[in-house]
Amino acid sequence: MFHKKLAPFPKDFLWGAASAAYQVEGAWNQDGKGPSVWDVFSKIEGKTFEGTNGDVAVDHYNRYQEDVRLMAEMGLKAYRFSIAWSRILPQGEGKVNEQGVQFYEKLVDELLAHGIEPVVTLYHWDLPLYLQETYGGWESRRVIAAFKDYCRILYQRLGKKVRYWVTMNEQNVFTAMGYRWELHPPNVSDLKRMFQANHHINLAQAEAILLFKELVPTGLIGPSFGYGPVYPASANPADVLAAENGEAFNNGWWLDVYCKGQYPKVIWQYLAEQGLTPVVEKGDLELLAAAKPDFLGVNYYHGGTVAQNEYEQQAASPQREKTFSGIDPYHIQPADEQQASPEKALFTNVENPYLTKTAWNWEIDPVGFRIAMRRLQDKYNLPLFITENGLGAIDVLTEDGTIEDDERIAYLQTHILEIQKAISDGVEIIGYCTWSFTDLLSWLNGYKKRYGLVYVNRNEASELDLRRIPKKSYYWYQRVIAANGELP
Ligand code: BGP
Repeated sequence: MFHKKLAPFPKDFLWGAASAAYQVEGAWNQDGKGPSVWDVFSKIEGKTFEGTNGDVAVDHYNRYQEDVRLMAEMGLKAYRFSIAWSRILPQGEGKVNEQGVQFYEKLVDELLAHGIEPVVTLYHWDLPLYLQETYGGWESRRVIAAFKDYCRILYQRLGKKVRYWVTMNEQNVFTAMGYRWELHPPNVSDLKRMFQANHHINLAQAEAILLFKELVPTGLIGPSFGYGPVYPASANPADVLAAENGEAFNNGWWLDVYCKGQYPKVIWQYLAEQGLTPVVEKGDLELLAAAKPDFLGVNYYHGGTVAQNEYEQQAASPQREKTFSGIDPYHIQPADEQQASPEKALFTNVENPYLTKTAWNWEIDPVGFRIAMRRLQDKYNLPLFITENGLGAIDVLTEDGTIEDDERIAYLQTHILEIQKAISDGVEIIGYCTWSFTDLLSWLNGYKKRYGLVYVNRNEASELDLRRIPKKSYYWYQRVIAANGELP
């Protein structure tokens, strides 16, 4: 039998782990930080799990040295974190908060002193509240200019030290959650407004890239997209066409803009028929076409399976169970909402009988990860940087003070093997960041759904002592890194 020979991981492969400011930092009003939209949204009753918010989170702001020491002991090569815009500019524009800039300078210096490559995300969802309240947030073009000014400050202050930069984190997720499902700020349900805000975010992303090329010529920049490959439910050509639609609607709508500098025609036309396309001003399309990322950041959790839309299914077709897996930002399409959804004539989400699921009902699909990497390389031909991947689970601190997270180890092991296969297939991959380094605040799932390699001793009800305790997966990943991915 033929077995494909596995290529080794590149020598300089960036074995990393990730976080986001609102989910780890806490210190929500410390040292001059202004409020962000999340500081307010998380306090609206019923919006987050057991009313959790990021006021303290895991207090990384005050404990970053200890966290970096744990990273170094693990042998981590890269740490991806995001910058809280309202720490740098409390109102999102105008006066710079020097203490905020200094926090990130210190964090970057600490990482570099321990031989860890910082990977900076410019925007991981915590828009300064002032910009939302004064201009209407991303619905206003004014915010594009503010974002560019914010980026300029960071490029000037950190550009010489930080080589890897991420523009937007999961634009597909935060626009849908914020403007369609009322599950994130600004708590809106309006498709027209969603597509307009999304267009402005595309423009801001492009501006950030162009300015970067000017000010940080030695660095590399790209967006991090929440990518899930779409599968057809069967070989019925109608299902295959539905999967093409799903790829274009769920992924191409953003990826084509980032990587090809243009909106995909099929989806544009489809949305135009429904009056949902954004207003495009003179110069917008030229700006999108001019900004080319250096790499494509990929956050991979799972993909999805679709069938021909139920409204078009022939009577003879078998009925399939539709998907609705609680709050899953990659897949929200409850059955009754499909009536009003723009996907209506494109596809129907269905269950995939071949895959198991996590406790939060997310599919576990390592092969889909390889498919993802292959598709993205074929379609966009950019180096890939896996900026998130991991397992959300309930972890138990045992009486003897250990966390035996074998399930997470199995998850990471199978996914890392698929990266190696993709590399062997010829895909160029810069690095891999597990989500997450420490446990942290899940936007909507509190501290119950844990992702970390390091346990943080706190829960929804209390901050307890916020102690850091490396889990079994921490020691496992340490060995993986030491062996450059040759799995034990
Ligand atoms: C991604 C986000 C992360 C993180 C992760 C896990 O979409 O970029 O910030 O939250 O998902 O999500 P959750 O905590 O909802 O399971």
